[in-house]
Amino acid sequence: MNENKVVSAIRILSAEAVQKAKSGHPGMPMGAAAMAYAVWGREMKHNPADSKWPDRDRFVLSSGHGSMLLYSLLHLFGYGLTIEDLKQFRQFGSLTPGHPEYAHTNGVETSTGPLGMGISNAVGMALAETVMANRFNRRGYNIVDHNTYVILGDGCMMEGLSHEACSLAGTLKLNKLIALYDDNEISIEGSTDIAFREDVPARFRAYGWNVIDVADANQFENVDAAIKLAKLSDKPNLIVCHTLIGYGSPKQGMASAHGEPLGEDNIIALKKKLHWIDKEPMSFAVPEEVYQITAKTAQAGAKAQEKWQKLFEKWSEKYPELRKEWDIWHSEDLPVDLLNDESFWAFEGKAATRNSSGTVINRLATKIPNLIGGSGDLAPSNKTYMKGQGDYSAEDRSGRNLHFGVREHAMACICAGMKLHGGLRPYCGTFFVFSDYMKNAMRVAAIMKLPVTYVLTHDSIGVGEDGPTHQPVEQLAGLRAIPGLVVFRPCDSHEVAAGWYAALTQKRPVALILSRQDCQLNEKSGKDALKGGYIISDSRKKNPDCILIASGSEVELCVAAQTLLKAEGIDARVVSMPSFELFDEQSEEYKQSVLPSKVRARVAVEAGATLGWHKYVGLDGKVLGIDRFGQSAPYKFLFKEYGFTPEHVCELAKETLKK
Ligand SMILES: Cc1ncc(C[n+]2csc(CCOP(=O)(O)OP(=O)(O)O)c2C)c(N)n1
Ligand SMILES: [Mg+2]
Repeated sequence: MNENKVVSAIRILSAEAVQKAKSGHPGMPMGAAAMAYAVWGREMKHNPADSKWPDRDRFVLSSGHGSMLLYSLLHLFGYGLTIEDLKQFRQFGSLTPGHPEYAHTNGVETSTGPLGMGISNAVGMALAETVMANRFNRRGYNIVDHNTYVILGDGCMMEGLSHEACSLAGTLKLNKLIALYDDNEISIEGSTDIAFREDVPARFRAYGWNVIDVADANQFENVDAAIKLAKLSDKPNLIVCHTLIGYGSPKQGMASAHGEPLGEDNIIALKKKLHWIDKEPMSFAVPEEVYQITAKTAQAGAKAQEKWQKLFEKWSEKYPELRKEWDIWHSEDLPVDLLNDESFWAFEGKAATRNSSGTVINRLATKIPNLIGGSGDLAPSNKTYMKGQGDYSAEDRSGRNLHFGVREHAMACICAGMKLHGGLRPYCGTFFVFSDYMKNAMRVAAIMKLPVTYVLTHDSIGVGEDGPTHQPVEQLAGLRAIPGLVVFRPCDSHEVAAGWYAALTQKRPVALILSRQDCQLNEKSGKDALKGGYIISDSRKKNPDCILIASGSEVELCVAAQTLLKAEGIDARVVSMPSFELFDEQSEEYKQSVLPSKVRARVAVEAGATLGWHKYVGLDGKVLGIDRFGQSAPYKFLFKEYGFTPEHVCELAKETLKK
């Protein structure tokens, strides 16, 4: 049997699907087909009948634009994608969207497309593997023992994100990471020579990677031999694969093969060159022999899983306690009833919400064994450290505190990768203003509905002296605009506990926005915060004269303003609104009970951009926010200077009452 026919099938199906869609990227799949076959057909441990087998090797197509490569593989190896699905490439509602989408197409391990992200997710997956292996493997029972394969191209290599992630992977000696670089020296604008001349292998060696060169990676045997070497390495592996974009077509080696259909004539020429069974440009014909070969791989994969299952059962018998823990780690449900655990919700006195978050993380550390996380070199400021839980490193895989270094974008992608791997509950922290460095990763985590927690501290001009570069202004509005991301800005310690509870129970990412400065503890705050918005200090009347709405550190300001208003005979209600998203999802009835439509005199107060608050205050209301950059000064001075005083809130409330 001729395995090269599988390689040809990948090339041809990919070209045909792009041609049929009149849209997409044929060149990459054609150039990387041999690399991909070496992985999928020769080296990767996978069972197409069970894409969720916990000990499968992971595969990430970091060059997400080459999605047809992945779809051709998923079809040929029997993951359930049909020829009909391939014919629907890039069409509305199909299983073959433009870029691979996690939880949409069976066998897709992560959503890719933003270059540099897949390789960074893969670093997270490889990291997770070491954590799980360290925790659960016992002598003779390697129940966690798998590789993470990645195919990435010049685009991923140029993107700064991959530099961050790969540098960390080298430091952490993630040797089960096997990255295959599709080094075709072409990207959209032409030869990579116009913008990218560095010595990539030298850079990766400097990171601490094992680098293997494959001079002709258009032949799968050459790539296979390199993967075999990589498996012996004690460092992460980069297999530099010299390939030809658009291999086999008249456009081979040309940038024009990157992102447009080849044209029917060129597909006919491709089929001739590869001695294909037909010469029709869009027949999607695959010889039976190809399926016979891939079926063998599938059978071997099923056998491998059966063998693993037996080992897993023996291990479960021998280590029942460990098995219980395994089930806990793999469950989306919390292992303890945090909601009714009063010790979880108990706090005293005022505290910066970042400090309360540190307290909560440490309360959780003993209750949630698979909680793992860290900061981008700001743990002492972000309060992300779990005391007594060790530091994860190349030398110690048992530590639960991760040190990401100053690499925010990679940090967020690595956390996504850890979550995608399964078994872990990752979190990561930095200054809120630097969430901009992580934003695309947060966005894609939201697309994937991944419950990753972001601990973002120093949340406003409350930063003070560090000045405008460090004082977030528009970040709240920016993150709130991301569909599916829960943004939670607690006003005190009780609400911090609620924020963490939400983070651990929501089936989507949650960003906790935390203060540097102290916040008063409110007696009424607490679990109601899980509704996103609630009455924290009520009016006397059911329909108050006016409503003051705030989040975070500005809630206590509104409570103080309420007292001033009362002295003037004005009956105000204070609503704490830690999360727009959670509040908006409540019933109409509940929302009306908090913000009755009748009451149009409303003031929203938040030390950030006003954008977004108008939906709660309406045309008659007012928003006290900050629509400018901050300044370097002690924070108390700045709050006063920018009008964040009870007196000013009071004035604004009275103005709304005049309308
Ligand atoms: C972060 C990011 N920037 C830009 C793009 C748009 N884009 C898609 S593919 C590509 C070029 C990628 O070059 P390469 O990885 O060499 O792919 P090849 O041309 O070899 O298929 C670009 C710029 C993107 N997907 N992600
Ligand atoms: Mg390229």
